[in-house]
Amino acid sequence: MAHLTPSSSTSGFFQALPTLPPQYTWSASEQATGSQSDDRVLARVLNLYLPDPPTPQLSKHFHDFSRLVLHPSTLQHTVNAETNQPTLHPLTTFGEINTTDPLRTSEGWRSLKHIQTQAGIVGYGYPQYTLHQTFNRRIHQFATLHLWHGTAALATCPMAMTDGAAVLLRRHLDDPDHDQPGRKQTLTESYRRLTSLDSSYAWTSGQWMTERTGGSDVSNTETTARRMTPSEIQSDFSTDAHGLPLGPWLINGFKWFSSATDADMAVLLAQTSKGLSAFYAPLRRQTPTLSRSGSQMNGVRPQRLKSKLGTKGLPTAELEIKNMRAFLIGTEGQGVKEISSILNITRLHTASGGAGYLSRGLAVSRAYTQVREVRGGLLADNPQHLSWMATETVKYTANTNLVFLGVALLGASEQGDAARTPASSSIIPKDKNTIDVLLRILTPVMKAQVTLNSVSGLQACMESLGGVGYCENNEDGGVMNIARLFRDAAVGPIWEGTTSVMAEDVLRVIKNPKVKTDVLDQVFGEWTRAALQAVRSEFPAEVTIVENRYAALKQMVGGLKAHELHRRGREVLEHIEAVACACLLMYDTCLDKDEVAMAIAKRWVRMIALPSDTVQGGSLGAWEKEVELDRRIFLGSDTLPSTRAQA
Ligand code: UCC
Ligand code: FAD
Repeated sequence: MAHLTPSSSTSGFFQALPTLPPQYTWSASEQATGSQSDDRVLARVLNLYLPDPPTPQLSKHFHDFSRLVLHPSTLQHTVNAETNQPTLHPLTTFGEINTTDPLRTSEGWRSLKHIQTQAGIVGYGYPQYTLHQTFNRRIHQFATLHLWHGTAALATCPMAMTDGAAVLLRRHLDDPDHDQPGRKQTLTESYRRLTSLDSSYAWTSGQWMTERTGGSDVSNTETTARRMTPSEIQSDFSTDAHGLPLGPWLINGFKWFSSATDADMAVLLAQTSKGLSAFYAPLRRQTPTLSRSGSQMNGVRPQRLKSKLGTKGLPTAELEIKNMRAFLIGTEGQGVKEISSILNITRLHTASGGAGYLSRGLAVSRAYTQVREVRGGLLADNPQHLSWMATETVKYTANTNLVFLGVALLGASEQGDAARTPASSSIIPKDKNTIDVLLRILTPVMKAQVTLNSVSGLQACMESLGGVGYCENNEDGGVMNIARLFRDAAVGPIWEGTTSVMAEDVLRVIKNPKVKTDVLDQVFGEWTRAALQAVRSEFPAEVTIVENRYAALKQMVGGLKAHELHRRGREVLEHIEAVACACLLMYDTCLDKDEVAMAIAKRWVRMIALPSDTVQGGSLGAWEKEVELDRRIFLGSDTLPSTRAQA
């Protein structure tokens, strides 16, 4: 018997804590210290989309921020936000409705918000920081965000909506405002605040779409807006909390989910006589008789905070809206179209979150293999463990490349040639319209696929730590808490549109009856062919596999009727993900012929991009039978619920 001394609570074996290296290490110090970037994928992505070599300012920013996100003083805010959840205080001492400060968030939450504003999580995506004019600003912004996700405890959620709102407002800054006096001044100042790096001046925005009637289909929205009469406007001397004019619309209704309840403003949907319209509203307002600190809620009353699986620090609430003053954004009746400017940005952020959480999860898993022994050897030397986690890393690498392609396209659309690099020349189209359509196709794909893979990947990361992976480890700065990341990641496939809604959105673009051209082939197909051409000599067999997979997608999209295609929409997402990631991984590998990158690309192609029988176009005409079988498999019933109800 090797151990005759019994263990106790204070003696015996105690697992050494794994050490998490920073995700990014500046190459100058890499040479000096021998340490490398722990997240090799991020380092490669930066090489692809930023000037080579990156400017010292940029490298230093990523280097320093990688250390800040793991610093104990930062991590303590994460744990604080996670364990001190927001609270509602709906009534005053004497039972009146609390219109002043009904919501309280934790100190940790507020500190995380300060840190991310100063780190440029939104601001670096915008042109006012002149240092950043000569490269793709969005890569700078989203690489910072990628480093931040694992620590941010979803303080990134309001930032996503803030970024989206800034993009929307920017499009409307020069709209004539004769019928809405003060609008230009208000929107201009809001835009400045949304994109600021100064946390004492910066604002965050909410995005209110979902109602009890439905979040996917918002056509039954019950919140209404009406224009105030001139005498109503003249008799109301309120401004927003900063003295900016309030809008001439009054909004009433109820929103079922609002995550950025502690925001400064919101963009929301409401019905007018011309249909669903988009509105801008500040969250607070004041009358001349109240001091600035005495500002009140702008007709908004949080009714209840949601009790959620994850996103614990995020104050997601149900909101009653009574006479909220607002400005109309864009054309009345075109609210969905207007707010989709926000959606496309927040979906990119959501996909980025999926990659970012998994990056942290894999980092913890990697670190643990260096300290945990099984059967007398380190996990890091166990072939089965390695094979399993290498597969997860392949998926992470593929998906991170997909997210950053989206980010690079956004930057190229906004900045033109200033955002281009020689290294990425074959995968960033030159023409703005092509860039925009490609991004429009890929955004729902990455939102859907990256978030789904993130949940399964984090499940694997938890398992890779054994039982401790399933625990809420908030000790030691909470850096070992993969369970938190898993819970937070699980909302990714739901909010900002579910996976099925993303599938429908892709079809909205590639099967748009108003567009006569074959958008899928002319844009995504063309992009795929260009990328494959660049890698054909290095990957001849893999290129054929990917071409076949693309052909299966084309056959499906071209051959199936609309209702059949809708039913199989998730397969369309998988096809596009498989093809796009294969192209990106092979393309990136060809730049330096890195052996590991090459193995990852080949594995992705063999594992994911290989077409199987199930991806061939469905047998036409058998649709009803397939639906019936789906129903019987899932529901165990031969009849439609509606038929049973009638019987
Ligand atoms: O969940 C939410 C916030 C959570 C917090 C997020 C934080 C993320 C950060 C994470 C960090 C880690 S806010 C709620 C999100 N809700 C949704 O995403 C709604 C999901 N439902 C949809 O997306 C639906 O597809 C709808 C609502 C867009 C469908 O509405 P309609 O009215 O039926 O759509 P239509 O009629 O097809 O489209 C109306 C117009 C069309 O333009 P025109 O008239 O020119 O043909 C469409 O092409 O809107 C256009 N359109 C779009 N344009 C629709 N969707 C888009 C789009 N995505 N991009 C551009
Ligand atoms: P439903 O729309 O009722 O969907 C139910 C099911 O039907 C889903 O599986 C869906 O995929 C499926 N479905 C719907 N339409 C179709 C279709 N056409 N084809 C096939 N299947 C379909 N909303 C906001 O506006 N602002 C916020 O700040 C916000 N924050 C949130 C925070 C959290 C933590 C969560 C969980 C949600 C938040 N939401 C917010 C709401 C979120 O956007 C919605 O929950 C989401 O869009 C889905 O809407 P729903 O809940 O009404 O589900």
